Amino acid sequence: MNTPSSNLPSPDANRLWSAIMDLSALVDSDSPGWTREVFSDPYKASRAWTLARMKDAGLQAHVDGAGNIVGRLPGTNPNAPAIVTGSHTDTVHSGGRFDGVVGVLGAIEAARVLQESGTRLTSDLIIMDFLGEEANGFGVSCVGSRAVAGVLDAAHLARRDANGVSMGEAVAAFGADPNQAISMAWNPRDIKSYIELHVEQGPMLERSGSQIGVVTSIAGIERVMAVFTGRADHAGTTPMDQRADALLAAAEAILTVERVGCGAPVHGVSTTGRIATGHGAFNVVPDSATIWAEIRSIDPGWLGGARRSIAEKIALDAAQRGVEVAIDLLNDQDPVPAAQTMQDTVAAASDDLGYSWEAVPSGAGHDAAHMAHLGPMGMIFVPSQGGRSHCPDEFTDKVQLSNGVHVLANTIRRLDLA
Ligand code: HGY
Ligand code: MN
Ligand code: MN
Ligand code: MN
Repeated sequence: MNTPSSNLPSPDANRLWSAIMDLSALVDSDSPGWTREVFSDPYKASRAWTLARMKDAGLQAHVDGAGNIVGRLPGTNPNAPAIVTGSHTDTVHSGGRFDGVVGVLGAIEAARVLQESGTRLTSDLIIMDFLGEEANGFGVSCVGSRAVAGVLDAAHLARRDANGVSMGEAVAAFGADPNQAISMAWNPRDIKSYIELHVEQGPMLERSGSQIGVVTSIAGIERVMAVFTGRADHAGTTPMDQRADALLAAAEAILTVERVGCGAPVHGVSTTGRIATGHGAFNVVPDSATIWAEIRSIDPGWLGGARRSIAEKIALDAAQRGVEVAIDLLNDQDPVPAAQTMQDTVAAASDDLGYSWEAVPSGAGHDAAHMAHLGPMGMIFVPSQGGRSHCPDEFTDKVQLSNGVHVLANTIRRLDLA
């Protein structure tokens, strides 16, 4: 009989750790840290590895039309709505080994724990390795989970990267089907709930000493691309007050982005992740520059206001310099609260097993934000050492990972009984 209790066996921490280390070998070795970016060759090789890993764990596994890897542990009632878990295995450039990976390989380990403990779920357990969760060169994150949630559309596929390639072309070149990706939405009737295990990627759990984070909400993300066009002039002869310097307008915009984030009365942050300019000769006033920035908050009101004030200030400052600016605003995702029932279930599953926990917001974006369209969504965090992520120093130790998987397995058992 499947009952929530404190006697769910612990995960095999060594088995999980060696799986994570094996996957971390499938990277672009020319970059520091771990790089397995979406659509890249190392990522393509890793998809076959993850598919095999799911099958080794007794799951029925396949790749869907959007390029997601879908594993299924059948329950006793095939007509019951499914419990879904998972995350992503793509990384940022020079990233770490745990972001996303913990939610995929940890879910596979949880499926093993449930099977080895003789737990028979009523619902199917579906484990997802979603395609391309990280923000890509098209400015679109969470490609696979948007497809599953029915919120990936033709406009996303039409977005072009710096080389003029569209995301649809990139999806097709990777071997997935862009037309299926925008027409394959799952039916919410088929989903009981979605739960994702993830490293916190911030300092809160380490600071408080809590073993588990019960996520309360996921931050919304607004992205800003601004292309500045000034006028090339001789750097030696052009008076300072007669220039249309595109790079200075971009520099002012970068500081505007920072100031808005620093002024946030609630959880709110802002980052300019990249700048590009023209040929870059010493002796020519720059006539072109581009910045890529993002703003995040769990507070939709502040987020909308920040987006507007940044766009207005960038346009005003550029005009005062005689520089034209084209601003492309992309709503990447809205802030999404975790369902209270899911938060309560994760907390109870942690209490069953004696793990300390605390309720925390997520400043990071996740596939879970999109899966919330299909049913009640919850997330489980484990600590990130030093609060670091999206860098080679990203680290969570074997015990912390095992604690998270233990809570994930018990949460799944509790969800199945609900
Ligand atoms: O960008 C994010 O927040 C996530 O890690 N993809
Ligand atoms: Mn992630
Ligand atoms: Mn990430
Ligand atoms: Mn995620």
